[in-house]
Amino acid sequence: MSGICNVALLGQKFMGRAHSNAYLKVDKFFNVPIRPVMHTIAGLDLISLAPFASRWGWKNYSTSWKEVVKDPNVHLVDVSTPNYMHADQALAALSNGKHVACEKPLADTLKDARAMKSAAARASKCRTFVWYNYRRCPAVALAHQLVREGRIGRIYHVRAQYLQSWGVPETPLVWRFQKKYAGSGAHGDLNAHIIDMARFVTGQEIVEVNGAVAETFVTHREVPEPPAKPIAGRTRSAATRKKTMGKSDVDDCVLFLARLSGGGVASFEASRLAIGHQNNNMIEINGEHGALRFSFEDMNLLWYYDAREEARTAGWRRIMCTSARNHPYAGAWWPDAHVIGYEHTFVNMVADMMAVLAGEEPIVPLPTFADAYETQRVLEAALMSAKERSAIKLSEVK
Ligand code: SOE
Repeated sequence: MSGICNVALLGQKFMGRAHSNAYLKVDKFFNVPIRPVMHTIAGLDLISLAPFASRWGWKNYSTSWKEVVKDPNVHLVDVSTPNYMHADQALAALSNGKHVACEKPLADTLKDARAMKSAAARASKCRTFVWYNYRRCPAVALAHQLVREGRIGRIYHVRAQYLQSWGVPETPLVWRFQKKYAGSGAHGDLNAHIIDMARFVTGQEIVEVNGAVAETFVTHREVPEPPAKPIAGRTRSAATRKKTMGKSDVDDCVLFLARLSGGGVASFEASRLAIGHQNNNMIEINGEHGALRFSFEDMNLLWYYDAREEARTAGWRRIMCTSARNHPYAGAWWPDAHVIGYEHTFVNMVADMMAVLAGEEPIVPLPTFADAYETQRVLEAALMSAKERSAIKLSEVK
């Protein structure tokens, strides 16, 4: 791999599009030391695969991911499939000597996540990455830097919430509502992000989980119709379709409390039924010298309270994280104060992945399989706490 990195992307849905866009854009905005080449897209549905490949610029497409991960021309395998497929695909890619970038959560079970972490450790020539993309919002990266510089001092509280509302009863039974595909619901989908964010920004580990509650409010959902098949030249109309209901067996929300390795305490709350919130990935950290606050719904902003300022004028400072010379990633994009959005976090991540593959430092640390495994242990501890109605020490979760 000299100068280029041939990428094979597994999955062509929501994340498939987000990642394709990132590979397509990265070298237009960043001076990457290695340029990703969109080599092969793999997906199950041949009918949509060819147009997807041509729209996004993938050179090849295949319905066999097992063949793709063996292709000697591929350097990096990007696993962007539903959670239950992560382990098989990542393990196959690692055993073929590929670098792997895997969507979050690392896996649907702790057992699979452990196998992935161990395989990554054995494959010493392969680099692993996990798409915890929110680390690469400039405001979150800045929060990480400010904590490291001691700007808020000792951390007392972390308050993390990821609140969405798309899980209303009318939403059909997509894979994210089925344990066999997703592992869990809002927990693995959303708590995974905020656990990673809390660990990343504070630089501390979660050492104990307590008081977890998990609830499934919507237990049955409409089974989505497969694409209509023509019957004798006609398609069945929506009116004549019979509505079938299926079981939603994952949590709609999981809340829990935690203790941090630095002695502070934290609360986590993830819900897909937080009516009024759309994609509110939020964290607030209160320390002895100040506080930081971020919400993805205003992702260009970081709020900073400096408790060392004179009380007369002290207050929350609204930092617009778009200054090319001052804020992580901002210099790659538009002139100062021209804001960025969701898709940029993925492009920023590809830029950092290419830096790491070239032996350079990323702008802020990238999650590896070993790192994401620590997040997975916290997810597991919360499920144990909810089940046993007790405190769980992370040392008990291997
Ligand atoms: C759905 O809840 C979802 O798309 C998550 O799966 C993503 O990880 C998150 O970034 C946005 O919401």
